[in-house]
This record gives sequence, C-alpha cells and structure tokens, in this order.
Amino acid sequence: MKILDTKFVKGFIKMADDGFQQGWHERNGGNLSYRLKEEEVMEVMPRLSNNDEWHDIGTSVPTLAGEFFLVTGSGKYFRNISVDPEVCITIIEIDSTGDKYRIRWGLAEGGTPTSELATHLMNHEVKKAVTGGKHRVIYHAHTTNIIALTFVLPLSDKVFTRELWEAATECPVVFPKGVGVVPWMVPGGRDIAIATSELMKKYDVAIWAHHGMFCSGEDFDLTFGLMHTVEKSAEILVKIFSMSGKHQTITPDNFRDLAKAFHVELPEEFLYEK
Ligand code: 2HA
Ligand code: ZN
Repeated sequence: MKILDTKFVKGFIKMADDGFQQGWHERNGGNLSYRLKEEEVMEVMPRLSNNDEWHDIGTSVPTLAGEFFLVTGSGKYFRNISVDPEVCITIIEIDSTGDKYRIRWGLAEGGTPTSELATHLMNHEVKKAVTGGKHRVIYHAHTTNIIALTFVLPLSDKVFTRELWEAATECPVVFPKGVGVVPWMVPGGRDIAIATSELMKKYDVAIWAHHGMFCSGEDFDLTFGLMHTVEKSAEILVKIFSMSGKHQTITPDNFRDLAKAFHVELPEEFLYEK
C-alpha cells in the first residue's frame, strides 16, 4: 500500500493540520510522533528504504528497540505537512539496543527527525510501560494560552491542575490525573527529556514553562482532544484573569460530586481548600 494512503499516515497529517489551524505551530514550532502497530509496519515494509546509516538518538530507549515511529522533521513547518508530507515527516526505526535510529521513509529533501526526538522517545518509553502499550501518540505544541499562564501562575502541578480543572467542568473528566509542569529548561536535549518523561509516569500532560505543552494518548483523536481541552481551559483562565478574576467557582465538593457522577478518580491532592 502507498504509505500516504495508509490510515495512520492520513490521521497523523490531519492532526498536524488541525494543530496548525489552531495557531499552535508558528514557523517550525511543535512536533508530533506516533509509534506504529506491528500490522502497520508490515503494511508499509515493502515501501521502506534501507539506505540510511544508524544515528545516535542522544539518549537510550532500550524498551523501544526495533520499534518504528512516524515523526515530524526538524525545522519543518506544520503548515507544510499536509501540502508536502514526504518532505516534512519521516518513518524511523530504532536499533536493537535503543541507542540509535535510522530513516526508512520520508524527509525526501533531506533532514533529520524532530529536535525533540529524545523527549518524544523517552515519553513513548514511559507511556508504553505504564499503559501496557496502549499510548502511541506524543504531541508537542506551542499553545498560546498555556504559555501565557506560565508567566502568571506558580509553576506547580497542584496549582495548574486545580486552575485548569476549575475553568471548565469537563476538564477533570478529560484529564483526571492532572497536569505536570516542567520549569524553564533548554529545549532539544536529554535533560528536558528526562524531566518530562518523569512527569509522564504520572500525567498525560506536561507543560513546559514559557514554551508549550506535551500530551500523550492512545490515538490521534484522544491526544489532539486532550491538547485542545487543556488549551481551551487555559484560554478561559486568561479571560478570567483579564477581567476582574473569579467571583464564583467550582468547589472541592463540586469536584467530588462530579467524580462520582462520571466515575473518575480525582486525587485529593488537587482538591485543597484555597
Ligand atoms: O521547533 O517546538 O521545542 C520545534 C520545537 C522545539
Ligand atoms: Zn517547542
């Protein structure tokens, strides 16, 4: 089957385009990765090339040895992904040690996988383990309102989770585990990858202060929907703080009632009295 005709590639391209339409991907901002299922690897195998050498990932992901990923290219613009996917995205293979990768398809005019490859792969490694292999998508976007909030709210998981939950009733149902916050760090390397993947053991959302957000999920719809929900809530918060602040809100007991009605567990650590 033509690689561009496969369902997972089409889903990946649609998600990238949806993110661009939201205004989350100025210039080459943001990156996306998807861990292929075995049957998807088989589907595309006849069309993969074999001529790239192995390159260092910059970190070690031994539990992803032999896996294939569809990822955005470093320096590529989300705006162009739907126009010229073969130039902007790539299928990579991880070697048998988990230290190296090679390009098997895409980046037709040259290039390398996303500059945040270490964070993507370390997040995949954590999520593969904690979800029993269910999570396959890691998404990074420069979501305007979440970034704005990181200049105003204390950079703590507790405060961000509670404020985001309070700004829209569906939030605790969509991300009941809460969100984690990484303080400002240099992007594109192993240190920020380690900090982010630590948070991904507990949460599906990691906010990068003054930079953006990472989300993890089972498929493109759930992962995009998660990013969209968190960012929508952040937009409401920015509007609230731009007016006169809250005059009434959802209370800790309201959240407990919500948890019962929607059969979700909301950790008490986020239901503190203010
Ligand atoms: O430019 O978003 O974090 C891609 C990025 C780096
Ligand atoms: Zn970024």
